[in-house]
Amino acid sequence: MNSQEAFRKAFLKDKGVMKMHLEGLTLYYKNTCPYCQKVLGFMARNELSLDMCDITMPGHLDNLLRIGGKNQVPCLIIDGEALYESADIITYLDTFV
Ligand SMILES: N[C@@H](CCC(=O)N[C@@H](CS)C(=O)NCC(=O)O)C(=O)O
Repeated sequence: MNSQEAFRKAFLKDKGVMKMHLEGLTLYYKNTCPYCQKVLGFMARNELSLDMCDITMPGHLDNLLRIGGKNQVPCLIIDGEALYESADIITYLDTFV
């Protein structure tokens, strides 16, 4: 990011009009899961957004099992690869902050 982009991002974030959308990432989650809430809280505090799949909705749990082999949430899909474990997901997302 050059300095002009950094300034624009900081300005828009300050105005509360921008969330950074991370392309190529999908978070599988469910609202009742405390580990998912930890990840969602980190995303909210840092104004990160990404594609989300609630595993209580039809089809999403099957997709998670197919991609990652486990039905555990949270799970972050990074270019088709599954990353389980909330702490590891947060460490990964932190690289975008
Ligand atoms: N150590 C994991 C724990 C995740 C976890 O236990 N998630 C629960 C929901 S709260 C789950 O998906 N359980 C189903 C399973 O493990 O098969 C993390 O921090 O992400």
